[in-house]
Amino acid sequence: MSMSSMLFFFLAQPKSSFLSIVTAFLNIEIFFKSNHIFSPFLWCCLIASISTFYLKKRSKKVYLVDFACHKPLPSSICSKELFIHYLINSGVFKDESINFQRKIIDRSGFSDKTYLPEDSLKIPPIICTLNAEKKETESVIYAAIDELLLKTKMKVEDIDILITNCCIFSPSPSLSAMIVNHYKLKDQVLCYNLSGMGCSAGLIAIDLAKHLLEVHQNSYALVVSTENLNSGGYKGNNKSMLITNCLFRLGGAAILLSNISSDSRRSKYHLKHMVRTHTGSQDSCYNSVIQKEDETNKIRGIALSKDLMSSAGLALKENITTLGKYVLPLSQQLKFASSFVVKKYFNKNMKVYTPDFKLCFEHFCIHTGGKAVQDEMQKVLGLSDWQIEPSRMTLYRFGNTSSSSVWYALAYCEAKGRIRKGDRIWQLAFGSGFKCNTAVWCALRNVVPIEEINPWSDEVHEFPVDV
Ligand SMILES: *[C@@H]1O[C@H](CO)[C@@H](O)[C@H](O)[C@H]1NC(C)=O
Ligand SMILES: *[C@@H]1O[C@H](CO)[C@@H](O)[C@H](O)[C@H]1NC(C)=O
Ligand SMILES: *[C@@H]1O[C@H](CO)[C@@H](O)[C@H](O)[C@H]1NC(C)=O
Ligand SMILES: CC(=O)N[C@H]1CO[C@H](CO)[C@@H](O)[C@@H]1O
Ligand SMILES: CC(=O)N[C@H]1CO[C@H](CO)[C@@H](O)[C@@H]1O
Repeated sequence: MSMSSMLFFFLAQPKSSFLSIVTAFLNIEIFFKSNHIFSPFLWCCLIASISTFYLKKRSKKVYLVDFACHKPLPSSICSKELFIHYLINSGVFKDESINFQRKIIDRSGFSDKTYLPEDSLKIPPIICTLNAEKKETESVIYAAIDELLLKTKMKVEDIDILITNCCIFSPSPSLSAMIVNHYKLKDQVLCYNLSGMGCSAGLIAIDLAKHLLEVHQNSYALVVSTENLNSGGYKGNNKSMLITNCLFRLGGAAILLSNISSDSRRSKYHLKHMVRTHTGSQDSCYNSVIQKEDETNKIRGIALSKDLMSSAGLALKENITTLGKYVLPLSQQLKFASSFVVKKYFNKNMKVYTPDFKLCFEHFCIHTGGKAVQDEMQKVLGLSDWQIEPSRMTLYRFGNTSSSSVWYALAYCEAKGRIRKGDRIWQLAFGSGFKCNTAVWCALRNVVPIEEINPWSDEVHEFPVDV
């Protein structure tokens, strides 16, 4: 290897670790000082240090081989009208509550095609038994996993790590045990079930998988994200608890991660960054989305407080400050830092510069919490209609599917043929806690929509629609 090609090698790896640069320069120095330029020993040192550096860099990669989002059967479709019809006939709500929910659903940004579990659409409604809840979750997660296995041609024996997340529903044995039993996974599989961690838990599961893949050599990790509706429904009349009733819809996603180097060829993405923020130490944030009994002390539900939007704003601000350090170009970071200093020491009224994240990402997949959240996000981040479209259309078509929503949004980008090799994707999820979690992925290849099983495939030409 000549000197110039070696220099080129280092220049081509701008993010190389400090340590390896130092070793390399030490090597270069020895190289020059040495009288025996062609000493085999020195050559060996050089090659060894370059290859360890190269291997180290490679081994940090976590690949997303593929993912699948469940599309429920047409019999689970619940139009807005049917939803109201169901509310009226269920006999549990007062007129005032029905009118309130009608208002919420009218302003939700939903289409008439979102999904609810079939059992909860029956009149009279079926009492929420554990059986009904299990049936619902099983139908969603098994369908998503089946599709993923089909897409990736994986054998179940190859799965080494299994992580499930579901906020409200936590049966015993757990969801991960249900999957192990259904698919007869191997005995050594490492299982984790995350419960109660809200809508942003899908990315927490990815983060956990990433850490586990760093420890467990050459493994496959299966992540399953879903939410249960039967157990989340609120059957009382407190307005702050009725909102989630209206917006919450059926859905689930299964994701296969790997750190096996041969998977770099077939994988779709690799994970570039993961940032998790938790503002739960502040009472207002902690209480902004909380499961509890209402004032009658009998009926359980999820209450949203008026602090919800400000908590989301706070968590987002903290998180993107951290993320910005990794992804923003230097010029943007300087602009941000200087405006921050000016505000702090010279002009208190000045607004801190909001960095332009459109320079760092081609695609944005934002949690479909509700229309208000998305409008706010579009404003804060200055996104164009094209950029916010995947999230808006996901909300329109599938509703708030909790932790799996960011995967439906990514599936939308794929179905539209938007994903090109090298594109960067930002997944951004909010949830109770209050948490804001983000993942940044980089596309390893073009995604050709015709070759794919995708929940949007057969109808993507109808989108975007005006909401
Ligand atoms: C509804 O629930 C919220 C949150 O639990 C509570 O603050 C509020 O007082 C309740 N509303 C009524 C009418 O009791
Ligand atoms: C979306 O659904 C989740 C279900 O867990 C709920 O916690 C969250 O509050 C919902 N978002 C809105 C704005 O209703
Ligand atoms: C997977 O992770 C292990 C442990 O960090 C590492 O030894 C192995 O080389 C990794 N494989 C790849 C190609 O990422
Ligand atoms: C961490 C976590 O969510 N653990 C749950 C796993 O599942 C069992 C049984 O369903 C729950 O009791 C745990 O809380
Ligand atoms: C895990 C993580 O990186 N969270 C960060 C989110 O942003 C705040 C503020 O910059 C940091 O303090 C957290 O560490």
